[in-house]
Amino acid sequence: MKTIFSGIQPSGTITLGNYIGAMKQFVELQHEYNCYFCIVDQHAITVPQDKAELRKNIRSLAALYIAVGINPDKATLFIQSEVPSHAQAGWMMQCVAYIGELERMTQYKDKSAGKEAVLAGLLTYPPLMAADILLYSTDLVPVGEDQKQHIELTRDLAERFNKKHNDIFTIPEPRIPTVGARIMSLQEPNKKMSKSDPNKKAFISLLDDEKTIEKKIKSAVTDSDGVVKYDKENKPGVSNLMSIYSILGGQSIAEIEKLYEGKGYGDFKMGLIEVINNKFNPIRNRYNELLESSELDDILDKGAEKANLVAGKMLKKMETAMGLGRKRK
Ligand code: ATP
Ligand code: LTN
Repeated sequence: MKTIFSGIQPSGTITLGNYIGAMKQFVELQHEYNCYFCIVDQHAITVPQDKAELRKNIRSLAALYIAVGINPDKATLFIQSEVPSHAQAGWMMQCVAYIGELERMTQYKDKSAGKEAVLAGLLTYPPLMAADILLYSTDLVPVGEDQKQHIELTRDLAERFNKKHNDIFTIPEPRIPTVGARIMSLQEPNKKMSKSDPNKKAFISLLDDEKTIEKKIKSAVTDSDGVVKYDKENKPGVSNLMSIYSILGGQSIAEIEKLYEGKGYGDFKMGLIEVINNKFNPIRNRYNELLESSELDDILDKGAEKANLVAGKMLKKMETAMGLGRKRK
């Protein structure tokens, strides 16, 4: 069985973009692969976080993983900071990466743009991500389009390490969905939907209630043309909403165009609201049950135990390959 690893930052509540670009794939893939899904809290602190909020988001993300359909008997779910090998291996990978290649990462450029004080961790984030992936001899990394560059860097670092030290790493491949790899902001449809967007109207969270979802979809930016037609170039707002409708509702773009032929955006948006609610209401109900129970802590404890075992073994191999520590008699 091949191995999958992926991570989501507990930097806010999971959005529709995260669900479509990442989580939905995870649920489908868990049946065919040996899966590790991680709550990457150490990545989240590369930008300032409110402590209480971060703790809340970590638990909330864990509950959401289960609520969307991750089966803890099939996949290993764990919190990054509970498996110290990640930070240790991350440091070693920092000593394999060059500053120049880190400065070229678009996520770094985007998140540091215009900021007066940029944390060093924001720059050295990709070697930690490489460590996350390489510790589990990962074959495939399911992510949204925005993470492709980080996976490419991970491959470069792994190849460099294998050549320079010892051939211990599996070279991972990205797995990017063919549709929905990049869900756009509801307010600025040329920008990706992001859970840390300060404008809350720009995203739909999996935990938004029905009223909020209705308001956000109604205020989503469209155009003055009034025709429900997919045209990413000229009608980015409507096209984005149609992609969401199609993926969540299971209807093709052509079917949606036909369904709303001769109707305006008002009808289309009401239809979309219903599609979103049908999908997210059961997830929210299961989420609320989980948050109240001790089941969640048991799942995370078990997940950390398994991850510590697997990652610890690779960490030892990395240390030996780099000549760290000493040989025990
Ligand atoms: P942040 O705003 O804190 O950077 P984010 O919303 O970009 O968060 P991440 O935790 O960085 O989310 O990403 C989790 C997963 O969701 C990744 O696989 C990422 O590629 C995917 N993803 C994020 N945003 C989108 C989007 N708009 N469309 C599709 N996939 C996305
Ligand atoms: N960088 C990713 C989160 C992340 C990740 C990973 C994804 C951290 N480590 C390992 C896949 C594999 C992001 O910002 N979405």
